[in-house]
Amino acid sequence: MRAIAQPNIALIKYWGKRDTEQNLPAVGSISVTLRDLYTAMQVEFDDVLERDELTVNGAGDNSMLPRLSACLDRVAGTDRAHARIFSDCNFPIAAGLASSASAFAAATVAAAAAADKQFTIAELANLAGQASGSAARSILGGFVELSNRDSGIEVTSLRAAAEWPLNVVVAITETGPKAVGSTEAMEISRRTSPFYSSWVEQQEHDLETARSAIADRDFGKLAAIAEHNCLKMHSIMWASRPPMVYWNSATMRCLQAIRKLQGAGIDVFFTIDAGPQVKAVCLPEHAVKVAAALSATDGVVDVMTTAIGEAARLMDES
Ligand code: 2P0
Repeated sequence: MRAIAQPNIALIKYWGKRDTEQNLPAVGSISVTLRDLYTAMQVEFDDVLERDELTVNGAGDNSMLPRLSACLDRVAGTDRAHARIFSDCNFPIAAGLASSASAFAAATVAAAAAADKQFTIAELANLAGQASGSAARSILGGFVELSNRDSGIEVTSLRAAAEWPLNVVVAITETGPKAVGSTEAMEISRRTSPFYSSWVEQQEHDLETARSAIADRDFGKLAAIAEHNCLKMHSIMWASRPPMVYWNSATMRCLQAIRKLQGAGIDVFFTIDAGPQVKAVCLPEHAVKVAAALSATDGVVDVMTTAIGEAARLMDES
């Protein structure tokens, strides 16, 4: 069975865990999926196999296999047959573009279908979220909120993409994998950052502000709270021991370019995840200008413009 999922970028970020065993987040988050970026994941269970096998973009690659095997165990049960897994991804993996979100959302949906299991959205989100917290949000499309519940997590669609068709311009400033993975970085932040507890305390306020901005389609309000929440998350990392700085000089230059666009009356704001890439969220009529400004920024190696995407889903064939 083959499923496709889009990565998502958080406007209100997930940073920190309340339970590392179950991989439960310490805070809720709000994201948008990215329509033109995807991971397609094919899962075939086969009794003749002696171990799980993974092919990534056409080549054997075992780096993600332990996490993928564990994900398949949770979805299909530990008594499942071994699996052939084929993953195809059209954007740089592990560079702060949420490749694990689309990979594990697609793997969860494909494995459930391959094992002939029916799950609710909440069950799929919890299964995907145990593999990678942000993957739970890619189970749904459009603007998605992930909320903590006593029993686990819940995902809700706040708005469909078509109801507020914003664009996201992704500026790639570095294509290599990041130095510290976000799972480890979150734990370092939780243990050592003096700002961590106020981050957790303030998150509900930021979520509420973003929720109402999305409900009212108030771009200025969403811009202000998303930039604030992003910079607050990075300040936690900067103040951790050891400090974690994911930005490079081009990241900073992109922020300056976005401030300049804002000064010229363009509706755009930035967000940055655990990597050096900058995502500029803007109204569709401004996307060409935003992409041109970021392309012209020294150190930017590539720029991609995308609309907001859909939920994880099975693909027709197989
Ligand atoms: C987010 N990030 O909300 C935040 C912002 C990165 C920065 O979710 O440990 O790869 O697998 O649950 O999902 C990246 O975290 O972490 C992430 P795990 P994940 O998008």
